[in-house]
Amino acid sequence: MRNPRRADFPLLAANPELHYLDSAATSQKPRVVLDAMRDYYERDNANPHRGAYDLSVRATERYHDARATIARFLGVADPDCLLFTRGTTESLNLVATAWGYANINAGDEIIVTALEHHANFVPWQQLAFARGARFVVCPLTSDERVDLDALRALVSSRTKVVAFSHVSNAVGTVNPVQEMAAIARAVGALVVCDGAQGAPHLRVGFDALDVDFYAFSGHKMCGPMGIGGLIGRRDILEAMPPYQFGGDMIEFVRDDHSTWNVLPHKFEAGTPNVADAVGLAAACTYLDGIGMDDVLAHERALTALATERLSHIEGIRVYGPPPAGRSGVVSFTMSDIHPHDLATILDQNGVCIRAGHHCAQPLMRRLGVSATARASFYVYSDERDVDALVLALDKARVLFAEPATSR
Ligand code: C6P
Repeated sequence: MRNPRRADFPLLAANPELHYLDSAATSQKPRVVLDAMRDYYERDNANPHRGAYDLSVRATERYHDARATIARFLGVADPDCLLFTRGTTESLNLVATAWGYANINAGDEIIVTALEHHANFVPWQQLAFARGARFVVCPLTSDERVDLDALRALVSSRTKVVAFSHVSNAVGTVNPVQEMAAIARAVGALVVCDGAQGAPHLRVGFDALDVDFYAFSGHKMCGPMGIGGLIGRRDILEAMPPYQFGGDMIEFVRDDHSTWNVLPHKFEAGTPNVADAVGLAAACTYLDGIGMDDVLAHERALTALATERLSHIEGIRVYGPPPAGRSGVVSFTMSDIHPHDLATILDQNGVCIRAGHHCAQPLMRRLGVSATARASFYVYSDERDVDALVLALDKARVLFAEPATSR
């Protein structure tokens, strides 16, 4: 039986034989999200914060309400500390640029981990290079978890930032955020968490996580592409200079100086992306209806099943910790078959997976591979997706074995 939740997702409902196993790249969108965005455009569309007329006031309210809903979903008591951005990449660049250039100096150290997506690696690396700071990469254990002993040994009074992901996109490792934050806090470092793969799959509870910044992308959590956010601590956001300048983010502009609007507007220059904020809020309400504990339990069950079934296929190696320490990601290689070839064969069998370095080249280098194949599950995945994956991999194994056996 197919997962009844597939009926909520028009693309999946229209393609019953499609096995979409690339949700870590982007999730499918439920009808409630598409309807909410259409409803906004059909009934309330205007430029918010600007017009004195009722329609613009309604648009402003929809934007405001969306922020409040998303903040509640992510456990942020003060919605003004949730800034809308285009997504995780922009959020992390915002912190590294606005906070980084004001606070990082020669001789300081910035620590990231070897698990990071390039979006939480390169902005810090480039900031360090530009400011004459030291860029340090914390190593991993043999099963791709952050080596906490190594992190404890690396931090010092010179450490100004510790940046790490909530969940690895490449191998699925769920990091112990509070424990890592405590290690960073002990030396007074800023704690930045890349939640691109956390917010869609786990109960975030920002206020209890004890991090300074948390970045996320709407499109990975049933929301539209083009919107995400950065949650920050109020005192830090207020002290930070703006990231971009323009409309909405100013208080007064004079010839000789300008002053800034209050949070969150100070960091949201220009016309905001209201429809996508409304869509993302509908996505949060949808996920809330399922319950994030059930979301994770469902993904973990499929991850465990897939890992177990893959272990019986000759030549497969699965990366990352055991399924209980991972989200819905199964990252693997199969003998010396290139992951892109695997992905092509799987596609011919209706199975969509991602193959490549997953924007985590430093991790791939440490794994000793240039790429992996990655299957990732979400709320609409089911056992038939796992069956299809296993069947298609078996076909690939036979196909690629033929030349060798016929020789
Ligand atoms: N990972 C994947 O297939 P954006 O592109 O800004 O929405 O998210 C960037 C990003 C940052 N951190 C992590 C941990 C991520 O997984 C991603 C996006 C996609 O794994 C595309 S590379």
